[in-house]
Amino acid sequence: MSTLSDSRFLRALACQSVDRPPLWVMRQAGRYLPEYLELRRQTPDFMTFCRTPELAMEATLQPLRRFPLDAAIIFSDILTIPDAMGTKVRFAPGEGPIIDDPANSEKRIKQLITPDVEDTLGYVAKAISATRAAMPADIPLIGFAGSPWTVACYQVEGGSSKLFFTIKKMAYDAPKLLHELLRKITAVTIDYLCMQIQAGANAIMLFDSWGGVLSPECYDAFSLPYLKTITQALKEKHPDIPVTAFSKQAHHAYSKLANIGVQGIGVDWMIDLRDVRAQVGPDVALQGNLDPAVILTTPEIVSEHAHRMLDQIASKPGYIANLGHGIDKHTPIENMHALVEAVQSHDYS
Ligand code: 1CP
Repeated sequence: MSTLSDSRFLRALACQSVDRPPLWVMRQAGRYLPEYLELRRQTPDFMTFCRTPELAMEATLQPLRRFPLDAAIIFSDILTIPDAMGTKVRFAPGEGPIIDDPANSEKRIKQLITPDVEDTLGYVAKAISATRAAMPADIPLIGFAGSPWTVACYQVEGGSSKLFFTIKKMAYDAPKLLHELLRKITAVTIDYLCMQIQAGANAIMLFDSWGGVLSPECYDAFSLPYLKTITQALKEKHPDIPVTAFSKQAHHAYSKLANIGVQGIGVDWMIDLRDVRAQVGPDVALQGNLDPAVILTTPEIVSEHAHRMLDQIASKPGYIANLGHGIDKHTPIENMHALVEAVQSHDYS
C-alpha cells in the first residue's frame, strides 16, 4: 500500500526525485466547484461553515474526487485567528471579510486576547483529524495560517484594503505597537499550527499574501522575523513537518526566505521561476506560478502556458506545480482538467 513517504508533494518539498512534479492548486477547496457552491448555499454564513468540521472536511475532499491532485489543503481561513483573539470576523456577501471593531489603536491591541487554541479553534483540529482519516494514505493534507503581517493587515484595517495605509502608517509612526500586535499573533499562530500538526496536518503553508505591499526594509522588520519565529518553533517541535512560505510579490525576499528554515517557497506569476531558482539555490523547493488569469481562458491556452511553466523548472527536483495565487471562482472545470493533463503528459527529460 502507498504511504505518505511515497507522496510526490512531500518528496518534492524535500528536493527528492519524483516521476513528475506534484500538483495542487491554491484555493482548490471551495470557490469554483459547483458542489462547493451547493454546500455553501445550505450554510450561507462562511464562519459557521468553517466552524463545522463535517462541512470543512467535505469541501476539502471535493477537489480530490474530481482531479488527481497530489495534496489537499484543509478548508478554513486565515481569519480564524483574529476571530479567536477578539477581533470578530464576519463575511458580508460580495464584500469579503469585515472586522467591525478593528485593532487599530493601542487600547484595542492591548485588549486582544491570546486564546487557548484548543478551546477557541479546536474545530479546525477536528476538521483536520476527520479529513486526514478520510483521505487516501499517500496524499498529504496541508495545514495553514496567515503570516502575522498578513493577519494583522485585516485586523488593523478592519477588512480587505487596497493601500493598507492604516497599518503601514502604524509601521512608521507606532512600530512598537505594531510589533506588540505581531508578537501576539505569532504566539497564537505557533500554538494553532502545532495543534493542526497534532491533529494530522502533514505539511504547513504560511500565507503572507500581503508581504509584497511592504518596502524591503519594512518587510525585514515586520514580516520576515515573524515568519522565521514560527518556522523555527515548528522545526523544533515537529522537525519532520515541512513548511512553505508564500510572500506574494515580495520579490526581494526569496533569498531571505530560503534562510529562515522553510522547505518550500511559493512564487507568484510576476517573476520567472528561473530567476527565483538562481536566487535561492538548489536546496529549497519552489511552488507556483501559473497566472490565475490563464486558467480562466481555454483548455488549449492553459495547456500551452502550463507546458511553458514546466519547461522553465520542472526537470529538476524541488518543484511543485501550482498557480501563482488562488484559483478564481469563475474558473471553468475543463481548464483545471487541462492543467492536470499538462502536468501528467509533460516531457520531463
Ligand atoms: O463565499 C465563500 O465561499 C468565501 C470564499 C472563501 C473561501 C472558500 C474565503 C473568504 N476563504 C475561503 C477558504 C480559504 N481561505 C482557504 C481554504 C480553501 C483553499 O484555499 O483551498 C484558504 C487557504 C484561505 C486563505 C486565505 N483567506 C488567504 C490567504 C491565501 C490567499 O488567497 O491569499 C486570505 C488573504 C484570506 C482572506 C479571505 N478569505 C475570504 C476572502 C474573500 C479573503 C480575501 C479577501 C481579500 O481579498 O482581502
